[in-house]
Amino acid sequence: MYHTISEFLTEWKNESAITEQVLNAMTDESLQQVITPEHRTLGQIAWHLVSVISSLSGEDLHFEKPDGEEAAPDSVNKIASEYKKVSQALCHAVETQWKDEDLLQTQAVNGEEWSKANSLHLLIQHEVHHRGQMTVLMRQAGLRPPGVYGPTREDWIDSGQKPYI
Ligand code: NI
Repeated sequence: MYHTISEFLTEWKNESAITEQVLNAMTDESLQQVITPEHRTLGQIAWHLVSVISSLSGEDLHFEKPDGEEAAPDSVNKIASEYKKVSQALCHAVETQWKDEDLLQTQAVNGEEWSKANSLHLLIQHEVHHRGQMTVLMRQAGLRPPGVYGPTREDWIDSGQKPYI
């Protein structure tokens, strides 16, 4: 759990940089990739990350978010650039509008009391969760996802090592 704003910012900057790498490895065609027709497409999951960050902008924290676009854009460039913008706006807002002691303040979220520190932590966990889904869909679309917390199979091969099975 975060005790200081700077602990959050450090982790957010690392994690959002990885998310940007994942987003930028997608292609426009791959945005339509689905596990089954009932599930969200890769593009919808990617856009969901932008929407969830945007949803933190409200009474308690104000920052600029993409205007009124509910449906996932069909362009990787658009999704990736909006992600970068909203992620930087979130960082700036938290840095300038919240103080370390505010992290202990609670607010009602889905009928439970969550501290701001907890909300920020869950924001990152939520992003990690969906990023995992995205890299699988990217594989199914024939793409090479970047190594997230470690090398991919291709990274092993490129470095002259035998990939683990
Ligand atoms: Ni979600």
